[in-house]
Amino acid sequence: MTKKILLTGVFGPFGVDDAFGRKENVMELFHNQVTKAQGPASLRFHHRSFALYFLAENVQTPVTVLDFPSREQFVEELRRHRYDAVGISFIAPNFVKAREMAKLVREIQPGAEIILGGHGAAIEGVEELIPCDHVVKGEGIRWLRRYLGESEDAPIRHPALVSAEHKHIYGIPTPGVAALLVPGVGCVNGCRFCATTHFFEKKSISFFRRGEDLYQNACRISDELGTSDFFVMDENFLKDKARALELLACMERDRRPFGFAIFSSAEAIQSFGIDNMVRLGVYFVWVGAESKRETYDKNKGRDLRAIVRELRDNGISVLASGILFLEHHTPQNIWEDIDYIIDLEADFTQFMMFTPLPVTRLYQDYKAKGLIDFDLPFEEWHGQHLLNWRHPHFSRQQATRVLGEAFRAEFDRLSASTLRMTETCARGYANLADKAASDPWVALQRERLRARGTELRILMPTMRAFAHSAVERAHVQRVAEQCEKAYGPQPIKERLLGLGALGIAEGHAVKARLFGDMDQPQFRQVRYRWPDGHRTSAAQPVRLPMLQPVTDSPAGRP
Ligand code: B12
Ligand code: SF4
Repeated sequence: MTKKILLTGVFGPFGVDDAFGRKENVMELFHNQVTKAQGPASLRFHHRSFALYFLAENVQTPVTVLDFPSREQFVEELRRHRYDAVGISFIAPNFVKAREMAKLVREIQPGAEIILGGHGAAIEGVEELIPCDHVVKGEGIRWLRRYLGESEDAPIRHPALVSAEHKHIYGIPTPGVAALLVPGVGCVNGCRFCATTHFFEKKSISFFRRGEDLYQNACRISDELGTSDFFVMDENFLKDKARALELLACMERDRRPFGFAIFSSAEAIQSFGIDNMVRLGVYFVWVGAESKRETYDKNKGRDLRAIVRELRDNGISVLASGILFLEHHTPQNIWEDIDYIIDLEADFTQFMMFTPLPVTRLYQDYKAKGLIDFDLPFEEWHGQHLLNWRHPHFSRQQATRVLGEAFRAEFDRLSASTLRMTETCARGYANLADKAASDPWVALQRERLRARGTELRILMPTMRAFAHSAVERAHVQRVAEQCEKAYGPQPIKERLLGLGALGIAEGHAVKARLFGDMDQPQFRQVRYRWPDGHRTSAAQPVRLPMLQPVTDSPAGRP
């Protein structure tokens, strides 16, 4: 019997104080955790709920995906179509939303089974807290196939998805599209605080084992979406050195360059080698710096500051992430760590509160010690506002204040991240000149760097006008000179575009002052293999709008 499945993420709006969520928990990666103190210079974009599309694409039954529905849209779908099962994908801070949705399923479609999946499924006793029939902890594709009586081991089909939507800086829509590439889930490193490694039992579960498989998928997705840049969603992409090298070999064999934004640990970066990263087309890397004193194996004995400098010298932008409110932190010594992270001088910095999340070793440890603050509702367990455990040296309010000050200090000392990225491109382009002269493949990648850098340079008048201090204004001047030296004089067309961009930014700033600049992710519904004439077929790529006009909605409203 064919089963009909509804797969859904939790409902919006996000980042507002209501019965289901908190204003501090915005559904935006950089604006929530990275560039949040940078005002109009903050990088804004949304990600789709990738798991839903992976699950839908890899079964053979009719499926509807609801990505970012409102509560009303979810209810409407339940009223309109009968389902055998409703799968809800959620993370811990969205627990209340998932519970509300499960209650709605029981009320409107009592015959449908409820499947809970995603990191929220790791919440202890979730089966008692949320009405459900199945709780899926860990990898979901194999589970869903088994549930449907399909072959678990069939090859994984990678959906063609744009990685980030509705991208803008200073209110200016940013050109270019990167596609999503998910080589697998999980990580073997087992850092004690990390939800991803523990949720997948400290394993790295590959969807594509060989570099050649990754390459073939990248080629198909690149053709379908018309882009050669990829955001690689793998916690430690360079850790599988052989696979990354094979991918590079395939690219060089076919003379087909791609660009990759990746996550990788310092040890994996050093083992793979920065020269190889340049050849592979890595243009952005997210590195866990964590803390100066709490040194994980991945960082032990490594000079992170030198690694960051070398990466940027080679045109690779770096995001360094740090953890605040570790056990040893006190109001007196925490700035040692904040300064350490800022002094890495990465293009981007993430500060996260040390947050024991269900399933992690840290959670088990703190629970045993009675340290976890279970009075704090799950909506607050997102690491950007309140500590969810009783810190010996910080009150809740103190921690919130220090987190804000850390982000602010980073911005004050290092300027806008967009400016730093512009600088990285110019530095890399200049420094790679010699290697490019003797190696045509490096020359090809260097040209891609030039395209990226000259595009960013268009924002220079905006960066100058919006510089928030004398330090930043001087920094803008230095980067403008670096660009001039690296790329030569700016063509008239680009200058005019720069002035146009400034006009948009000024208009946006006025609107943001009047109405706020909250952005809600767009609702999307996709039907797969739908029997009654709707859009069908597993092979159908999900094409997402590439450049959308920036619309401001009053704070808190979708
Ligand atoms: C992309 C991402 C986001 C996107 C979310 C986009 C969206 N539409 O939801 C953005 C950047 C906005 C985001 C924000 C946040 N995120 Co986030 N995010 C991720 C990230 C990096 C990748 C997730 C992903 O797509 N992976 C690829 C897919 C294929 O894997 P997957 O989602 O794990 O899905 C698999 C299984 O989990 C399972 N599965 C998933 N759903 C379902 C459903 C069913 C029915 C079934 C059967 C199976 C199943 O099957 C899938 C295939 O195996 C993960 C870390 C990671 N690498 O996993 C963190 C992660 C999920 N985020 C996390 C957190 C904490 C947050 C924030 C609170 C952080 C913050 N303070 O800003 C916010 C919350 C925003 C909000 N308002 O809800 C935590 C969750 C921890 C937890 N225990 O709940 C993670 C694990 C990071 C971490 N290590 O701490 N995030
Ligand atoms: S290396 Fe990164 S992804 Fe892997 S366990 Fe440590 S923090 Fe998690």
